[in-house]
Amino acid sequence: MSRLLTSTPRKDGFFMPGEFEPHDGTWVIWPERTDVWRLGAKPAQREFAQVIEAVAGSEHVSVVASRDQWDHARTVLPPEVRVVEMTTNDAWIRDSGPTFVVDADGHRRAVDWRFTAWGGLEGGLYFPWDQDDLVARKVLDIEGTDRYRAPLVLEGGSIHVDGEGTLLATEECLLNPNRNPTLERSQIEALLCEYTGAEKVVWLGRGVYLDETSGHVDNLACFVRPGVVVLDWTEDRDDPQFEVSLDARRRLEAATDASGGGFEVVTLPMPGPLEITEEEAWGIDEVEGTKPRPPGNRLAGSYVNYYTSTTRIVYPLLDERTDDEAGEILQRLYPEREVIGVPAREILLGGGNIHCITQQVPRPRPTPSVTSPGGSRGG
Ligand code: KQY
Repeated sequence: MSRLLTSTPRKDGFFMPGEFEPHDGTWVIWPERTDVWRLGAKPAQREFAQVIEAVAGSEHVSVVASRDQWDHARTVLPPEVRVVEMTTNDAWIRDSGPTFVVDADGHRRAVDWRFTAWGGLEGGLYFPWDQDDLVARKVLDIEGTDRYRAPLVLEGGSIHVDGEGTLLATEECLLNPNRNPTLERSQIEALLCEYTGAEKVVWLGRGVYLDETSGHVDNLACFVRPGVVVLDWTEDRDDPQFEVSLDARRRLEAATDASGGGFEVVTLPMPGPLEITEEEAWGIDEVEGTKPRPPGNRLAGSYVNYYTSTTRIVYPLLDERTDDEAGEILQRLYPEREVIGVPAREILLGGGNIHCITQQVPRPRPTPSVTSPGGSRGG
């Protein structure tokens, strides 16, 4: 069972660790809805299964499936994967799921953010979202993890942390009036720090061009480790992504993190540009209240939307012209992890990617008596 805590993580000495720190597991939601996933979600299910298998080779995976899909998911997924029945509105557990926090004494708790489907009635992607807003609570009840309910509309993909006090976010998303219209920037920063334990917010401007999440940071940039950030990049000055990435790079190069150090910025090539084809668009059910996905729409493809599991990097294969280069860069950045590319065009057609469909359960840090002093820069 999960108790509701009335304090905040920061007051209680809890903070969100970096995704690159060891995990006890990963959660994923099985895709199903036919107005998001084409052809009855079958092609997407195949890619989700490959992501799940890749992560399961590294750590324990729990998969959420609906009453209708539980038997199918249980049958096709490896036996070591746990499959639990749960009602959700869609499959983006990065955003609807909990954000886990840990303390220095080896404990774990979690934050349950308010979820409104990426903009609520002002540009949100589907209605209703009430079952997604319950996902964190349901997962935490299964995990037996106590929870803080944050007074902030926020999706997990809109923040990245270095686990040493720095939080990365975009203004386009977190300052968007469709999220927390009554809060000023300073109030949003204060709440971010209160609920993630961060001390400093580093603001990027816009997210990836035409990202339907209002520019989640997890599609644009992420921490490899404290002091090192990977960034989606194009050399094509005529592409609308060029200005977005250049601005992000300039902001990162001018910024310092919570420890006062600067950032090394490593770029990953942008795949594409990629667009929805006629055939792909035809396979998606058109439904009132759900964002339409017409042919010719540009897709916000990015290799930055990868998942860091305890021993593996699972990254999306999106464009054969750039897939290998992206994989080689990631392998150089993570020499101690196995880098695995998984076909992810179908996940991208749903509007996100591998990072968006995964949620880590961090392993609590060892108690101070066995922790070596100092941070993890330069490691
Ligand atoms: O960026 C993410 N964390 C999720 C993308 C969700 C897209 C919904 N269609």
